[in-house]
Parts: sequence; C-alpha cells; structure tokens
Amino acid sequence: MVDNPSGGTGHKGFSRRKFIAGTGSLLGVAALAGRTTTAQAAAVPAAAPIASGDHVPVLVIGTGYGGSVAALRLAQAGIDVHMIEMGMAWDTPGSDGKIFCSTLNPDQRSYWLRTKTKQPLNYFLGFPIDRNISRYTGILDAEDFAGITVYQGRGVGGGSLVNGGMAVTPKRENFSFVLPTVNPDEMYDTYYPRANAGLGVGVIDSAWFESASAYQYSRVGRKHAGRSGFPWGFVPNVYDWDYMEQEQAGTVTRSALAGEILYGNNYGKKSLQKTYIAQAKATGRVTISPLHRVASVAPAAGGGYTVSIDQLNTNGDTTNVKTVLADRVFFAAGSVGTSKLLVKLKATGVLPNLNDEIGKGWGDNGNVMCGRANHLWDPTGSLQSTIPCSGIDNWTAGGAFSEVAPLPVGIETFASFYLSITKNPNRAQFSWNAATGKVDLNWQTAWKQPGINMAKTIFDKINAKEGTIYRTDLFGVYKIWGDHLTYHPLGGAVLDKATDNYGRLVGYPGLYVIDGSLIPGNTSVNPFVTITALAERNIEKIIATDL
Ligand code: FAE
Repeated sequence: MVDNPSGGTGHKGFSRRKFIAGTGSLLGVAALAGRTTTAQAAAVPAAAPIASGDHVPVLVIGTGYGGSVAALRLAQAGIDVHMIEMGMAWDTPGSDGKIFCSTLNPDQRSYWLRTKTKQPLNYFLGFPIDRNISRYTGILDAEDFAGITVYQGRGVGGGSLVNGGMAVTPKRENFSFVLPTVNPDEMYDTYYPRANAGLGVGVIDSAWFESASAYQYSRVGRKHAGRSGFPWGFVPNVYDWDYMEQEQAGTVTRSALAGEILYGNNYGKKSLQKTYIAQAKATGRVTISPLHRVASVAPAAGGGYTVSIDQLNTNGDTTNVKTVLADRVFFAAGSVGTSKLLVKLKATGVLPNLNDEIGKGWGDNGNVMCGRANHLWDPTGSLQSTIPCSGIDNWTAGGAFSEVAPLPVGIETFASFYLSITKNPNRAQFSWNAATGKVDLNWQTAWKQPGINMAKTIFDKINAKEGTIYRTDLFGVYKIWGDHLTYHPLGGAVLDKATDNYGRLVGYPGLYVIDGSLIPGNTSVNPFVTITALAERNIEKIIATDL
C-alpha cells in the first residue's frame, strides 16, 4: 500500500489527458491538453496569527473559493494579504492518524459545534441514523434557518473541504440566466479556463469507468436515463482520477472508496489547500489565521477599516478579541457568512451607507434530493465512490440537472440516489432580528415545490419506464424528497445590485465582496467553478484599477 498523506496529486502528478479547460459544455466535455497547476504546498514556515493592533494592507474574510482567488492574485501582484478563517486549519492528523473522519464513522471532527450529527441523508430503511458526538469546531456546518438547513464547509479551504468536487462550467446558452450583467465572452474565453486550470479540474477516463466496480451506480444511472431518453454525461471533478484508479486497484490508501467526502477527503481530492491556497502561501505574502471569526468591519477615523475579530477555541468559545486596521477588506465568508455580516453591519449602523440590496436575492440553487428503489436485477454496488462523475441533463426541457450521486453505505442497497439542481425561481432575503441579535432568512420549506416538480420531470418518467418507485426511507418515515436543505447557497450581495459590476460595495471604497453571495441564486449546475471564475474576473479588474 502506498500511503500519500499529502494528497493524491503529489503521488502521481496530474495527467494531462484528463485536464479540461472549462470552455466545453456540461455534457461531453472535451479533454484538452492544458497546463497543470495543482501546486504542491511549498515549505513555507507557519506565520503567527494576526495580533491586536496589526495594520494590514488587505484583509480577506474567509478562505473558500472567492477568498483564495483574491489572496493568490493580490499576492502575485505584490500585495501582502491576511486571511481570517473561523474554522480550523485541518493540517494535523487526529489520534487515528488521519486529518478527516469518514462519513461511515463520524466523530467530533465531523460537525461545527453540534452534539449530534445532522446528516443530510438522515434516515436509512426508515430509521434515524444521526449519532451523538462531542461539541467541537468540526468541518461541516449544518446551519439552521427557519425553513432550510444550509450546509457549509468550515476551515481553511471553506466548502472545498467538504464538497463533492464536481467542477461544472455552465452551458454557455444558460450563462445570461446565471450572471446577467457579465460579458459571457470574457468568462468563456478567459476566466472559466483560468478557474478550471487553477482548480485542477479533470474528467474520469471513460474506458476505466466501464470496468470500475465503484462506479456501477453511475452506469445504472446512465442505463436508466438513456432508456427514458434523457441525455447523460460525464461531469468534471477536482478529484485526482489517477489516484481514484489506484484506489480501485487497491494499490493506495482508499479515500473516495472509503466513504470520505462530507467530513473531508484524506487523499485524492484537490481541495483549495492543495491548489489556490498552496500557491498563495508559496508567494510568502499570504498569512492565514484559523479559528478567528470576523465580527465587525467599521470605517476607521484615519482611513481604512477597523476589523474586530474573535479568536475561538475548539469548543467555539471566544478566548480573545482582537482589533486590527485594514486598508482594504474582501468579504469572502460565503453567501451566508458575507450576507449575515453585511446585513448586521448595515442594520446596526456600522456601515449605514450600504444600499438596500444587501441581504436580497438569495437562492438555494434549486437543490432537492431523492432516491429510487431499483429492481433486484439492478444492483448499484456495495462499493461506491463518494465522488460523483456523471449527471442527467433536462435543464432546457424540464428545469433540472441531476447528478447521479452515490449512496456509499458499504452494503448493496439497490438504490439510485440523485442531487438535483433545478431552476426554482424562489428567492429569499436575510434580515436583522434586533430581538435575537441574529440574522434571519425568510426561506420557507414550501418554496422547494417548484424544484421538486422540475426534478420529477426526470424521475417520474424513469420510474414509469423502469417500473420502479421512489425510496421513502432516506429523509424520514415515508418521505420522498430531501427538501429541507441546500449545499449551494448563493446570493445575498448580488453583483451589480448590492455591489458594482466587479464586487465593490456601494458606499464604501476599499470594501469588496468576492464569493458566492455575488451570484443571484442559481448557476444551473454546481456552483464553485462559477464562483472561482467570477472571482478571477473581478480581482483582475480590482488590481488593475484600484490598487
Ligand atoms: P465558502 O467556500 O463557503 O468559504 C467561506 C469561508 O468563510 C468558510 O471557510 C467559512 O468558515 C468562512 N467564514 C464564514 N464567516 C466567517 C467570519 N465571520 N469570519 C471568518 N471566516 C468566516 O464560500 N459545489 C460544487 O460546485 N460542486 C460540488 O460538488 C459541491 N458539493 C458540495 C457538497 C457539500 C456537502 C457542500 C456543503 C457544498 C457543496 N458545493 C459544491 C458548494 C460549494 O462548496 C460552495 O458553493 C462554495 O464552497 C462556496 O464558495 P465561497 O467562496 O462562496
């Protein structure tokens, strides 16, 4: 067995045949020969966390996609950057020798400040499967609002630590729906390719796919989609496909094939820690303070902004409050994190000149989940890769794109499982609740119904054709639809509304938004490639004109 604790990319390199430049359409993506940019972490000494009284040229709030792009490009332009991250560094193995725990055996590392897991798929065979854990600053936050639970990554790397790695460029014909105020030519000619290169996106080897037992579930998905006349295709991913092939062959330590995903991947996934953040650190100009949470950003008397930061321990308690001065601040705390900060700062009079678009335009990317019960002659496999590689596209006709998702429980379930992205038109708004001192979101569970209807355009037809039914035991007792959650929060500080067309916050020179909160609620596919590409576009303009 070859162990590779630094991650799969370091093991065998990144094969050029599997690299895609991101200009292709969703299905049938062309494999292009492109440059390989999966930077390996350089031997940069760990810098001290930020200290009270520090004065930094640029402070970035959050270390997800938007924040990492901003930090790398600013550093390459010669500007020192300090990144503040409320979650942990996730660079030190636990007592089991691994940094991350698996979905099959969640421990305290799994959830952000919970005493019980809150698994997205929380029932099996009709029984609840959540279990007690110790309260800890774990990696996955299941943040509850009144009508929806929003799942988010916590730690250096943000959502890249916990997500499925599906790296999808929207079809060009849908782009005006995704980002109506952005020129598609510049995105598809320059920024999508740049984002795909920076993220290390690749596609599965189609010949290997046919023989891999871990992707039997995808082949069953293809068969059923095809028999009902739906286009099925491979979906790019940031997982190291060479490492995946070795996992299947049993020559390396398993990660995707060992149930690792929601609470982190120990080996093959190229999270931001291995790509943008590694490159950013290697410039020597980027410092990161984990377990630090920004509480306030206020105009400073002599110019710039006073940033108040709570230092946390692993129990989530504030152990220290720090105040620093920043010439410029980039909000990259994710759609929910950035929206909550801005809504609070406007409502409490700290940043009163922010405009009335703050907090608006929030969407769930139309996420709904469901499972189907197959016949006994259609097993989906007891060994399933946690990394999805394919999807069913019915966006134009029915408003749904559905990834063929794994159900990696370690036994044969005869189930097909899907996460659908739908064109659900509902949008919610964040608002300040003075009574509770918290930010609310007015999404209602019933607002998922348009998304369910769109997903049904695919699965009602497949069920009718196959003579199969929906699973009713995965989200409760006789409950078909996973309609209580989203993995893809978007909006709340929408581009060209709450900000100008490059993310500059209206009313406050030197304050910028550069994450998923800029996107008005839906990307038609999985969102992180678009978040990354938009950040690449905006930071290039900001560096050229503001700095
Ligand atoms: P994000 O990556 O969330 O980063 C924000 C960071 O800011 C986080 O690290 C926070 O901890 C930190 N933060 C928040 N508030 C503060 C504060 N006050 N002070 C300091 N730090 C703070 O933002 N997308 C795909 O495209 N493909 C997938 O396959 C996929 N699968 C997913 C699966 C799961 C389970 C989840 C949860 C998400 C998935 N996503 C997927 C969504 C994707 O990860 C998400 O859109 C991006 O991570 C959002 O990027 P941002 O830069 O906006």
